[in-house]
Amino acid sequence: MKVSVIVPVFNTEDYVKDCIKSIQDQSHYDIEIIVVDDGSVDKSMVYVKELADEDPRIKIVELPEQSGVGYARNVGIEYASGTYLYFVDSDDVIHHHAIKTLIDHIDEDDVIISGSISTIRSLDEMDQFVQNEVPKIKVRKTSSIYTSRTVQKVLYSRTFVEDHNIRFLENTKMYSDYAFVYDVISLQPYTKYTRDSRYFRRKRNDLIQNPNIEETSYYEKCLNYFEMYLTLEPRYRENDAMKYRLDVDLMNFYRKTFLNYMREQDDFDQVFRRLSEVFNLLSHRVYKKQNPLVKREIKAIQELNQYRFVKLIRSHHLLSDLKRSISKRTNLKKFIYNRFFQRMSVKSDYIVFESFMGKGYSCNPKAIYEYMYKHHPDYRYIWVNNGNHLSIPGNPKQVKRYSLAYYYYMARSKYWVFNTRLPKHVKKRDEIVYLQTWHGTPLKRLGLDIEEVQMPGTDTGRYKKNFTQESSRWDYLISPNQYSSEIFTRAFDFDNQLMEYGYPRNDILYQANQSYIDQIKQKAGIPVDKKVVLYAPTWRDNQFIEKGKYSFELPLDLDHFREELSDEYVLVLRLHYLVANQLDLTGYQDFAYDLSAFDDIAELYLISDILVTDYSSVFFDYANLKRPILFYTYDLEDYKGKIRGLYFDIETEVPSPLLMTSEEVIDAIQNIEDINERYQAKYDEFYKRFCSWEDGKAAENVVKTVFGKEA
Ligand code: C2G
Repeated sequence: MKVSVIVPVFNTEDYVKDCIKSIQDQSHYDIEIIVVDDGSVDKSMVYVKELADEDPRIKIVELPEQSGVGYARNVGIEYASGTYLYFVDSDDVIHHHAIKTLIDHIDEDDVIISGSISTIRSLDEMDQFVQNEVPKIKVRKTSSIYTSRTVQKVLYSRTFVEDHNIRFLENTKMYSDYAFVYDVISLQPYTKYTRDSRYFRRKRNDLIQNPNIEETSYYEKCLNYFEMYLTLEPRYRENDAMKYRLDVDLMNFYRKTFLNYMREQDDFDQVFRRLSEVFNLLSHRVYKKQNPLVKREIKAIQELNQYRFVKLIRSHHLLSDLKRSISKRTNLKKFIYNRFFQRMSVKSDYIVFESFMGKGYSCNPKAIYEYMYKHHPDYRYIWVNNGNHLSIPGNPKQVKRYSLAYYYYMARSKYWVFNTRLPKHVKKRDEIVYLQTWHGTPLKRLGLDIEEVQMPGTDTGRYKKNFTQESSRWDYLISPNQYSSEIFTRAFDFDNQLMEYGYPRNDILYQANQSYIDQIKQKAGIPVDKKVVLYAPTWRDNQFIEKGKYSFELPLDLDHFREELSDEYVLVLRLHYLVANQLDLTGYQDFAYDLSAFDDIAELYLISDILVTDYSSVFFDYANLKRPILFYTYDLEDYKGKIRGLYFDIETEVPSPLLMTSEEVIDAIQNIEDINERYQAKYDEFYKRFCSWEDGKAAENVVKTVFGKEA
C-alpha cells in the first residue's frame, strides 16, 4: 500500500537531511517522498538532491518562487500517486515505525488514522519515547485530534482528500492548515488514534536567524489569522457546528494572541480595522458566551471605535494585572514598578550600583563607585545587596534585590551601573543610562557564541534571545582589551558605546602598596608572615543544584598540600560566586582559608603570591600583577568537549604549564622559580595582549565619559 509523504522545504539546511532520512528509514518501504522546494536559497535542496540521487523514491518538485507552505503542500497532493497521504515538515523527523503503525491499523472504510506528536530538542531525546510492541488504538473525536489545528501525524486516504477537494489555504502564510483541518473535522467526526505512531517536532534553537511560527511577530500573526478567518467564514457560514468552531477558535486567538499584541503596540490601525471586519461576522451564539468585559470589547471593535476599545482594554488589563498581582507578592511589586514607580520623574543625580547580583561590594561597580563618591559626593548613591548588609565606604543607601525599595530606586535613578545582566522584567525607561561593566575578559564562549546552552531553566534559543534583548539596553559597555572588544561586539551584538579603557577593578592592582596589602591580610584573618597561594577556579555549567546554583567538589588533596607547603604558604580558597556549597575545612584551620564570601577578589589577588586557577577569567586580571599563575585543568577534556567552548586555546596560549593532578600543582608551587624563568617570554607576550590598556585610571576615564565630569 503506497504512501505519499509530502515534505515542503524552505531553508532548513540544518535539519532537512535528518528529516528525509527518517522517512527513507521507515519500516514500511512502499513510499514516495515528494519534496516540494518552496524557493529555498540555502543548501537544503543540495542535500535533498544528494539523497534523491541514491533513492528513486524521492521526487523533487521545484516551485518557481516562494509561495508559502499551503501552496507547496497542495502542489505535493497533485503529484501524489499513493493510496495514502502523510505530511512531514522539513525540520521534523518521524519514528522508524511511524507509518507502518498507521498502515497496519487503518481499515478499508477508515479515511484517516492519527498518530501522536511530541516535541524534542535534539534527536537523542527520541529514545526516551517507548513504543508499545502492540500499539494501543483508541477512537477519539476528530476535533480533539487536531487541538493544534495542524495536519501532521495523520495518515489520510488520498481518495477521501480528492473526492472532497480538501486543500490548504494559499493566501495566508501561517494558518494554511486550518482549511484542511476544518474540512476533515466536519466530514469525519470520529477517528482512530494511536500514541505509538510518533511524529517528532523539533524545537528550533536559533530564534534570531531562523524564527519559526512561535516567534514571528504578533502583527504578522494577527493579519494572517484574520485573513484565514475571512476566507473560511463564508465556507462554513451555513454549517452551524463548523461556524461555531471557527468562532470559538477566533475568540481564543483574540485572547491569547491579539491582546498580547495590543500590549506591545501603540499603532495598530490596520490590524484593528481587520479585526473589526472579522468581529462583525462573529456568531451571536459565541458572542453570548463571553463575559461582560469581553462583550464590551467586542462591541467597541465591531463599531470600529478604537478610542473606546483602548480605554476598555487599559482598564481590563489593569484589572487582570491586579488580580494576578494580588495572588503573588513579587507580582505585586512588579505591578507597582510598572504602574506607579515608572510614572514618577527620573532623578538625574541617583545612581544604582550592583555587583554580582548583590552578592558583594566588588568588581568594576565598586571601583567606579569608589572613584565617584570621592570625587563627586553630590550624587545620591544606591547599592543593591542580596539581603546581607554590605560594608561600603561613604555609607550609601542599600536596597535588597527585588524588594519594593529596589524597584523604587530602579525606576527613579537616572544611572544604572551593573556587572551582570538584568532580568527582562526590570524594564528600562528611555531616560535611564545603563552602564554595563561586565565582569571579565571572556574565556568561555558567551551569548550568541555559545552553541548549546546547558544551563537549567533555559534553552539555547531563549537564552540568546534574552541575551540580545538585554544587551541592546546597554548604553555603555567597558572593554579591558582589544581581544574582549572583538568578542563583546559580536557575542553581545553590541553597537552602542564601547569604552576601551581597561578594567576599573584592576586600577587597584596598580595603586596598592605593602601596608595596604598587610591591612587586607588582617581583614581576611590570614597570617601576615606567610606567603599565599590563591586557588580560584570557575563554575561548571553542568554541575547545578537548581537554577542559578552550582556545586563544586574541591579537587585538591588538602592533607598533601599542608604536608608539603604549610611551612612557607597558606592556601586561600575562593569559589566562584555562582557556586552555592560551602567548603568544609575543619581540621585545616591554620592552613586553608575559605574566602569565597570575601567581597572583592582583587584584594585577594593583591595578598597572594601565586594564583592557581582553571578556565576562569581571573587570570587575565591577575596577570596585571605579573605574578606567577598556574593552571589546574584536571577536567580539560570534559570542559572543552562537553561543558562549554573556549575562545582561545588554553593548551597553547597561557603563559604556564597545564597541571592535571593535585601532586603536579604542589610540585609546580615548589618549583615556581623555574616555571617563571621558563615562561617569562610567553608571560610578557600575554601581558601585552591582555593588560596593556590598564594604567590604573580606568575608573576615572569611565566616569568622565558616562557622567561627563572632570575629576
Ligand atoms: N570570580 C571570583 N572568584 C572565582 C572565580 C571568579 O570572584 N573563583 C569573579 C572574577 O571577578 C571573575 C568573574 O568572577 O573575573 C567571572 O568569573 P569567571 O570564572 O570568568 O566566570 P563567569 O562568571 O562565567 O564569567 O566575560 C567573562 C565571562 O562572562 C565569564
